[in-house]
Amino acid sequence: MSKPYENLSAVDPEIADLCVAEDRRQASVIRMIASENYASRAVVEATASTFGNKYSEGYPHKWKDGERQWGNGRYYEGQEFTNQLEQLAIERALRLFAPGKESQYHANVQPLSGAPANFAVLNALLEAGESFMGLALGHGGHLTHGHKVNVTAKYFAAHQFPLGSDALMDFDIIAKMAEEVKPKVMIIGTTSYPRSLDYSKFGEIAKSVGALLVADVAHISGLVAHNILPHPLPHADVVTMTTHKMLRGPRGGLIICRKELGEQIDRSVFPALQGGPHMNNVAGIAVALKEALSDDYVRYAKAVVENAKHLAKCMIDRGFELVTGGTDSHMIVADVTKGKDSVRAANGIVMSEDSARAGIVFNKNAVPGDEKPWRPSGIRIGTPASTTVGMGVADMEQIADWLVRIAQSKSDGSTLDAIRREVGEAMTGFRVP
Ligand code: DSN
Repeated sequence: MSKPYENLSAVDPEIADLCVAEDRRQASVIRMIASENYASRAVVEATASTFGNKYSEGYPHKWKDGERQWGNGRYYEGQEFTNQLEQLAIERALRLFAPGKESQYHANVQPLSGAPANFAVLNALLEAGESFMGLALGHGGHLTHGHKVNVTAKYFAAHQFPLGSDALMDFDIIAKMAEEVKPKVMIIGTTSYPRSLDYSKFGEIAKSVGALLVADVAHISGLVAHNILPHPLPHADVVTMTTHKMLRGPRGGLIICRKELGEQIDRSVFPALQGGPHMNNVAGIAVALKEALSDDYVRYAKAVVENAKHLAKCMIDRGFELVTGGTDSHMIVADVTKGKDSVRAANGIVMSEDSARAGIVFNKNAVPGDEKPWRPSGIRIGTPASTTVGMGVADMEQIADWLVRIAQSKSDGSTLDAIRREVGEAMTGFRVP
C-alpha cells in the first residue's frame, strides 16, 4: 500500500519514490524490531501539520511556588494554538500515566527523543561528576544509562550493574552496588530484558541510599500505563520514555515527574538542553496519547503480550533457547548459538540478516555473558508492530515455523527468497496503517 504524495512527487520525485518504497517495505515485511511500531494515519497527519513551522521556546505554563500555572510562558509571539496544543498533550500524558493523581505529577512533552529525555533528567537531578547507577548495556540496559561511550558517562559518575547469573535482576547485586557507590540517581530501564520489573524493590533500594529513582519505560510504556506490567508510580520519582515504540506516536520523548521536580525538569529540557520544541511532533504525541487512552488500545496492548508469550512458547517448542526461558512482555531474546542443533545459527548477525532477507525483520542483540559485543549471540524479537497490523497467536505459530526454516536454511538464498515470497503474500491480509 502506498500513501498519496502528489505534492512531493511534483517537486521531488526522487524523495517521493523513496517514501513510496519505504511504505511498501513496511507493508510487505513482518516488522519485529521490538522498539518499532506503526503510527496511525491520524498521528501521521498531526505530525505533518503546520505546527512544524512554529517556534515556541518556553512552555504553556509558568511555575510559581512549585505549582504549574497555565498561561503563556513562551518567548515568541503567536502561541495561541501551540499553548492549547501542548496543554492538551500534558493533560493527556498525565491522564494516561497517573490517572486519578494528575495533580501530583507533571509531564514534559518536549524532549526530542528518549536519549535527550534521559540526559535532561540526569542533568536536572545531578551536578557534573555526581554518581548514578544503571543496568549495563550488554545486560539489557540502554546507552544513556551510563554506558562509557555515552555523554551520560562523560559528565556524571556512571556505575553499571549486571544481571544475575540467571539473566534476571539480582537485587543483592544492585543493593550492594548502591551501598558502595551511594548514587544520587538510579535509572532503571531496559531495552532487551524480557521480564517484568519490580519497581517497589528498586524504590526501596533507592530510598535506602537516598537516591532518586528514574524509570525509563520506553519499551513498555503502553503496558505499564494499563497495568499489564507493573507501574513505576508511585515508586519512581521520574518516568521517561520515547513516544514512538509501544505508544505508536511520532518520534519523540516524554517525561513524567513528581510535581515538586517539575520546574527543574522543565528548565533542564529548555533552556538547558534544547531550543524550540518540535510542535508538530507534540501534536502527533497528543493524538497518540488520546489513542492510548482508548479501550481499543488496551485490547491492543494485551494482545502484544499474548502474542509475545505465544511466540516464545512456539519457539521453545521448536528447540530455540530463550534468555530467561520466556517473556512477560512484548519481547523475546533468544540465544541462537544454543538450543537444538537443528535451529542453531553461528551468531545473532547471521540469524537476523537471514531473517531480514526472508522478510521477518528483527535485530541481533548481545545476551548476558557475551564476550564479543561485535558478534552477539542473540536476537531480539518484538510483537508491537505485528500486533498493530492485526496478527494474532495463529500468526505467531507461522512465524515460529518460518524461523525454523530460516535457521535450517544455513543462509541458502533460494530458501530465504521463497520464504520472503510467502511472507509478502501473508502480509497482504493485514491492515497496515
Ligand atoms: N533503539 C532503541 C531500541 O531498539 O531499543 C533504544 O533506544
